[in-house]
This record gives sequence, C-alpha cells and structure tokens, in this order.
Amino acid sequence: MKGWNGKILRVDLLTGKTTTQAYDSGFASKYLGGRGFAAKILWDDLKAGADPFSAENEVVVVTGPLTGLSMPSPGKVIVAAKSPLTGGYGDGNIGSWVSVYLRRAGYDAIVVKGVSKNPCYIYVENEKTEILSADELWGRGTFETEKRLREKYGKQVGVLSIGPAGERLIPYAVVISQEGRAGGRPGIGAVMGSKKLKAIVVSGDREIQFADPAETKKLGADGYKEILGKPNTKFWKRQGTMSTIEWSQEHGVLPAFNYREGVFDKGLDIGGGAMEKIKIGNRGCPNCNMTCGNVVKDSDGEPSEIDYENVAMLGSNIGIGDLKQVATLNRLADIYGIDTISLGSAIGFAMEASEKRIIQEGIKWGDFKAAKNLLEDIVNLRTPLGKTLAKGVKAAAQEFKNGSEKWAMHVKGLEISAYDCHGMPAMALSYGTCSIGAHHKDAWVIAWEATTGGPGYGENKVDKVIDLQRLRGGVFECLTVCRLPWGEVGFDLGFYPKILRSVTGIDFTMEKLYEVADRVCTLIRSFWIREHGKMWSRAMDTPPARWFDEPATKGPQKGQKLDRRQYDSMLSLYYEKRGWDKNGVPTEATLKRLGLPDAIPQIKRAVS
Ligand code: PTT
Ligand code: SF4
Repeated sequence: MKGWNGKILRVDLLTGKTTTQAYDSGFASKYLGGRGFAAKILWDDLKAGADPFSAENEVVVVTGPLTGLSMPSPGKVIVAAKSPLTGGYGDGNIGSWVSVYLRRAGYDAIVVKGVSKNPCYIYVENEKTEILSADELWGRGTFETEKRLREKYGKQVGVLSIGPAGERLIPYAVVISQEGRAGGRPGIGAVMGSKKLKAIVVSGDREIQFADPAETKKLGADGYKEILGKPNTKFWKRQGTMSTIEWSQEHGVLPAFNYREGVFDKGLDIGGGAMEKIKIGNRGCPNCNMTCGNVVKDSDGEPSEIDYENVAMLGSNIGIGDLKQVATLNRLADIYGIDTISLGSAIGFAMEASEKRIIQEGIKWGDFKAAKNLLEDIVNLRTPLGKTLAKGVKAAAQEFKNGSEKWAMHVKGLEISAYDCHGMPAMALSYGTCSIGAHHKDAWVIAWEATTGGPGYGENKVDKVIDLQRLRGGVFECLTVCRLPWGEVGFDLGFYPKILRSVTGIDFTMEKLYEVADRVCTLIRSFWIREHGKMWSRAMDTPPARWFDEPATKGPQKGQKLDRRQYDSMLSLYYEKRGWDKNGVPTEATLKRLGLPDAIPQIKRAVS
C-alpha cells in the first residue's frame, strides 16, 4: 500500500501497553483517513452509551493520505472522541507539526484508551512509544506545557496539549498546538483530561512511500506556485479569516448580543482593518505558503493569535468592541485550552440572563472586566455561575429555566459558530445537520446564500448544503488537509484527486471521494442514532427558537426571522436526499448502498 503508512498506534493508558494495528487498502479506500478513520474506529470500538469520561472512550489523533506532504496547506490533524458536550460523535481539525511527524513516525493515527493513574504524556519517536510522567506539567497552561516539552525534545517534534480546562473536564475544552492552533470543539481536550493525558509529542524521520514520487513532488511544487499566483493570496496573508468580520457586518450576519442581532455598532473596530493596525506577526500551520494566523498585541501587551470566530464570539457576541481586549480573552482561552466559540456563547448567555434578571449577578454587555472574571470563574469552576456555564449553554438553560432554552444558542449541545441566521435558512440547515453539532466547518453555505443564493427555502439551498458537506465535511476532513486554499484563494479543486492518485496509485475521482464523504456522513449519523436511540428526533436537527421567534431589529436582516414550517420542509427534503427516513435515521437501503451493513441491526435495535 502506498500513500498511507497502513499502521495505527494503539495506546492503553490503564495497562501501559502499546500495540500496532495494521490496516489494508480496502479500509483505506473506503474511509480515506482523518474523519473517516476516526468515525469508523469509534463506531467499531465503543459500545452505545459509553461514558465519554470512561476508560472505554478513545482519543483518536488521525491524519489522511495527503497530510504532512510537501503541497499546499497539508499540516492538519483530526482529534476525535465521543463528545462529553453532546454525547455524540465529536472531532476537530488542528494545525500542528504532529501532522507531519506522525506520518514520518510511520503511523497514520494514534488511538488512546484507558485512564492513567497519574498525569502522563505520550512520546512517540518512530517505532518507540513511551508513556511518561506529566506531574511537572499538570496544572500548567498550554503555552508553558508546549514550551517545556520543546525544551526537552527540541524543534523537530509536534506537540498537542491540554490546559487546565481539559484537566477539569470542562466539556468544551479543546486541544492546543503551537500557541494558537486549537481543535476539538466538542470537548476532545476534556476527554484527554479524563485520561490524565496532558500531551502527545511526536517525532519521526521515516520517508512516506508514494506510488509516483516524481509526480507527487512536481504536483506539490506546482500547487505552491499556483497559490502564490492567485490574486487574493497577498491580502489573505495580511488579514486571514479576519476580513470576515467586515463581510458579516455588511451582510447582517455578525452575531451580536447572543445572536439577537446580526450587526454590531463597533463591528469595524474589531475587523480585519482594525486588526492590521495592531498586528505584530504572522503564524501558520506546517508546510503552508499562505499562512493566515494573525498575531496581535493584546490589552496586556502579550501576543495573541486571532481568527474570525474568536473575535466575533468574544467581541460582538458579548458586546465588546475593543480588539485588544478581545485578543486578551482569546489568549487566555488558548492558555486554558477552552473553545472560544462555546466560551463566547456561554458568556453572552449569562449577560442576557443578567439583563433579563434571571440570574442575580450583574454582568453587562461589553463589560470586559466582567467577561474576564467570568472566563476565570468558568475555567476554574470557582463560583456557582462559573460551574453552571462550564457545562455549556444547553445544560445552563436547564438550570436557568424561565424560557432561556429559546436563546441558548446551540444545536445538539454544541454552541453555534459565529454566523447569525435570522435571514439565512440554508446556513441554519447547515448548522442543524452538521456532523458534530452547530459548526460551520461542514457547510459554510452562508457566503453563497448571502450573495448568490437568494432568499427563501428552495431546493437549491438543500442541494448546496449537501454539496458543501460532501466537500468540506467529507473530502477535506478525510484527506485531512486545510480547505482554505480552495475556499479562500480559489485553488483548483482538481488538484486533490490528481495528487491523491500519484500518492496512492489508486484512481480516485471526485465522484469516488464524494462516495466516501456520503459513507462517512451516514456512519456518523448512525453513531448519533445509536447513542440517542428513541430520544432521537427531528428537533435535534433544528436550530434554537430565537431565530424562529424573534426577528432581527437592525441592519440588512432587519425584520427577518426563520419560518418553522419552511425550515421543516427543507429538513425533510434534506433527509430524503441523504437517504434517511422522516426522522433523519438512515434507511436500510442507504446503509447497504454505502457499504455499512453492520450498522443496520444496531440502528434497528436503537430505535425500536
Ligand atoms: C474550529 C474553530 C474555529 S474555526 C476557530 S477560528 W476559524 C476557533 N479557534 C479557536 C482558537 O484559536 N482558540 C480556542 N481556544 N478555541 C477556538 N475555537 C474555534 O475553533 C484554524 C483554521 C480556521 S480559523 C478555520 S475556520 C479553518 N478550519 C478548518 C477545518 O475545520 N477543516 C479543514 N480541513 N481546514 C480548516 N482550515 C482552517 O483552519 P475545530 P487551527 Mg481548528 C486559536 O478546530 O474544533 O475544528 O473548530 O485549527 O489550526 O486553529 O486553524 O475562523
Ligand atoms: Fe493553517 Fe491558514 Fe495555512 Fe490553512 S491557510 S494551513 S489555517 S495557516
């Protein structure tokens, strides 16, 4: 087998045993890598109802066949587990040198199960794997942890680590790498914490075997050249995702005041233009020649790497219009290892509850000091309010009551990414049906919807959501490379099947890749159904009531709100096109067609 290493490293933290599992080209072609491998491994290994914090749950760190190569933006790795936040399948995509070194160590994935007695970290160097004491690292922030590990192992390693949020099992704790790359929004950092696993360090120097090495080298080099020649690349390197703030404001979809509105009066103060004025550097993922990480000086004078989602959720969504203050909250979130989207949603939720006098605490919109204190309360679990918000907004609403579930902004328990949907039904459907809960990663359909998609709930919108889910949530997450060359600078999509052929020798076409994407999407859906059984319903694919009941009152979306009946029709059509039944459960015929027959009895058992 060429392109894949064909080996998965399995580590049991309870017994201290490590084993290597080989897989064949049939498995590789069927699931491709990344999200595909993670979904299949978790489906096979976990029993329904497994406690996300039990020894049985697994942390899967996984690459794809193009990960880490010398080609545009390949430095990503997927971290996955059963989510403690949603109870369903959870994963995230993170830029890290682990991507490159894991492949060079001769593995495509690491699967960690068990619970260590004491804090530990895993060190992998080619064939050698060690489980070492992390007593000296436990309790430390992610920046300090990575620094200390790098002092010990040098520059030629990749490091994934968790901060105090993961150690304290906060269910939206993430995994951090390189002081500013984050991944695993549905609490993958907390699953690591539950295993007392502080970090994973990887190094390796083996060659990856390609079917056609000369062609692979040429295609990679041509790809880099193409990126440099694109008209938008220069601007992209200047602003990265930050120009989306201005774009969202212009289209009335920038979340403000816990998604009550889609515009923010200080929107321009926290946008890409404002960012450029305080920018001090540019960072990025390995082997990328369009690096987009914007490092700015925050209100404490410290460097902080910011992206659109961080700034919208810790800025406009909580009413803060000072970018340096936003950057400070962002840096703290990275050090503690907590997701900025869920954190911003939780703080916004508390601010609204305070305004409505549902809670006693006085936390005003835009109050930086109060937001910072609340952040500390959450990550240190140090006040009753902090402890409640640390559970996520879905659980917090169950405690706040008073109708607060209507403006607890989540789908399936995962807080919503930073796009307001009052007037954007396709984006609402994308959030409703994303594989891990409300994330924009699978289908960022809003860019199309706000410009060329037009108004309404037409079939074209359902088709577009599915197309994007196939490409972004399927192909890119399975290849496990960054999608931004294609998405942001117009890099040719035809590049990917071409280089995949030269790497693996298998005749992959875009159609074949979409088949894999459909299989993985339906397998993940099966995972959710297996977990939720009879509790599963269409409501789990529906965004919160706020967007249906309360129209936006400002900006381009003024007066807009979603229509329940029409959203429901879209959802039915979506299920039909996916080959799922009227409740969103995959049908027997679909499972057979996609080569997932073993899911049939399990699903039958779950829903009967
Ligand atoms: C991702 C989500 C995003 S998506 C952002 S900013 W974005 C937030 N980043 C956080 C952060 O930072 N710190 C923190 N403590 N929490 C954070 N939570 C949020 O997590 C990121 C880039 C970006 S920046 C995006 S869109 C693209 N995402 C990709 C993806 O999902 N798949 C893919 N194949 N390519 C992608 N390329 C882009 O990568 P999750 P990164 Mg991320 C600090 O993790 O769980 O997937 O959620 O990986 O290395 O930081 O790069 O406006
Ligand atoms: Fe990482 Fe940005 Fe490059 Fe993508 S474009 S690989 S997110 S630095």
